[in-house]
Amino acid sequence: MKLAKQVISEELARFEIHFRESVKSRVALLDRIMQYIVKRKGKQLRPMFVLLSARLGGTINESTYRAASLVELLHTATLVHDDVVDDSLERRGFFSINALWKNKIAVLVGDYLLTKGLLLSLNNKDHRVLEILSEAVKLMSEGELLQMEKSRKLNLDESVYYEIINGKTASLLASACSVGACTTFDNEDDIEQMRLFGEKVGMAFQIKDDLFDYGSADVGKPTGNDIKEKKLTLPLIYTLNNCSPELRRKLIYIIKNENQEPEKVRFVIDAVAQAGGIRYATEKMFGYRDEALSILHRFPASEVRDALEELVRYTTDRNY
Ligand code: 2DE
Ligand code: MG
Ligand code: MG
Ligand code: MG
Repeated sequence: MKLAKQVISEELARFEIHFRESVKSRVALLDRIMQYIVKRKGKQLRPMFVLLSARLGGTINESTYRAASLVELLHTATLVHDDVVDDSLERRGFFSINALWKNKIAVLVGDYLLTKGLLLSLNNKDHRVLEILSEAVKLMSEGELLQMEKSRKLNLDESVYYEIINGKTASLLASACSVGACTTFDNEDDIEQMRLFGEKVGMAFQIKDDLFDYGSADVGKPTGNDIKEKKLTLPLIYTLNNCSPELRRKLIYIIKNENQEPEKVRFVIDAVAQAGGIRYATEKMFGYRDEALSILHRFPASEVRDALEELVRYTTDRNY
């Protein structure tokens, strides 16, 4: 991410100050948790997408910084809630909030981050940004619930998988790019192109995340978690739809009944690799990456465009 960081280095530094300011609280417990969160910040891909999308259309301004902070606040809120929903005790290589403070506190911390973000935009009358991101939060919640509904039924439909990841992940990246663009572009069509660009990146991003669950790369998140949650993701969906009936029966039995046993989870992971599920999902991921790049290439060549391209490639090539 060298170029991206270099192109917006000053802006990123300003964003960080803005973000830290935006999570201050008078409640000591909350402040402690916020410090924990800020210290273990992630890759900040979403704010980078906001800032670079804005730069593509003009000069970054105060409303761009607010949009970037809102996106990062919402993203953080969804991760805190996601770890509760998924019973996940690790995040970014550290303990998750629910692991350290338990679910009750984690839920409230997520609510706090969500409303802090919404108020930030509302108080500054960034109504369009607020509308776009409120819609994204709605889509994310729906995506999560659709995922739960389908995992109960062990639904194997590939198209449903795309619908789920579109809601739970791509909607936020699409919004990140479109709100960034909103603050500088004046042509509606350009803003829509940037939204679409972000959506494709988001699809590739989640397929990569789902591949990590089957990989050995140390990404600061445990592998095999999705199987333990009966969450069927693309590598497994492909395998189940393309393997022998016996293997299919065996895999389904494990996922339904033996999903907490490490050797059985290992068996599923190995079977998926054997059956070409990893290869298939990787190809699909590259397909979305290429769609994203071809949308991006409709904009005139520039250093900012190169930086965005680098970020896109990073989402699919990263090892963590
Ligand atoms: C990541 O999926 C998707 C996260 C979306 C979470 C959204 C929620 C909706 P993963 P990892 C919980 C509601 C949020 C609000 C209202 C703040 O595959 O592998 O579980 O990183 O991600 O755990
Ligand atoms: Mg999760
Ligand atoms: Mg989840
Ligand atoms: Mg995951």
